Amino acid sequence: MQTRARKISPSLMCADLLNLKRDLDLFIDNDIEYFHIDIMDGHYVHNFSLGFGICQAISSYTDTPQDIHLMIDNPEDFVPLFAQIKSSIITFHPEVVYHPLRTIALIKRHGARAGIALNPAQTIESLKPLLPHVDLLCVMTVVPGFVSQSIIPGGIEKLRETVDYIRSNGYELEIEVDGNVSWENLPEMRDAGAQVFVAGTSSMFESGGDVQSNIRRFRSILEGGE
Ligand code: S6P
Ligand code: MG
Repeated sequence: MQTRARKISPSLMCADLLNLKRDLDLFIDNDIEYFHIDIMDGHYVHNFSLGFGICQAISSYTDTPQDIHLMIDNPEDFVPLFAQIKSSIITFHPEVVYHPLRTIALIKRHGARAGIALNPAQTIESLKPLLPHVDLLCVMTVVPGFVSQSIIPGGIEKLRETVDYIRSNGYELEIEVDGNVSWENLPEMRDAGAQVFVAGTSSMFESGGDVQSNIRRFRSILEGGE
């Protein structure tokens, strides 16, 4: 698989689950970089989505890395479980644990790459002590919990400032954007400097859309088109 500067991470909770294998095959044939798997507990966020079973099933079918987004309390209780998924990135929300550095170390000790999420209500400066230790920063441009939300006011600007902060301080990590990565917002998110794009209902899985043509359209925008 070629290494691209900008990566697509389709949010599988937005997929047509009755036809998941059909879409997985399209993504695999098109060298999609990650699968974004939202895990919710009904407590940290008031919703449920996918679970470990689907991660396992996908992992037995393809080596495509899974970008596992834990929107749960006590994430450390579940790190050993999700780290069984080969070549995974495990992202958690650092405000839910007392000692996020320990959670990051735990993820790495179990052989996964570690990510942290930046909520709309947080500033990147508040996560500064964690940044040298993580492989991925997930910049949330919606409040976590639900698909099909509108981007928070000033979301693109915040993304741009966050990317500038990360780059000017020399942190080596991938910057992901998650939330309303729509056809309209995508060019600006690309220009703001994001590298991993979570593609959900407002683009890749738009209602009535065709996933194969949407992969092409998404890729062409990431390569500089509009
Ligand atoms: C939200 C979740 C996201 C969504 C994604 C959906 O809690 O973390 O990953 O699945 O944002 O995409 P869209 O285009 O419906 O916002
Ligand atoms: Mg997510």
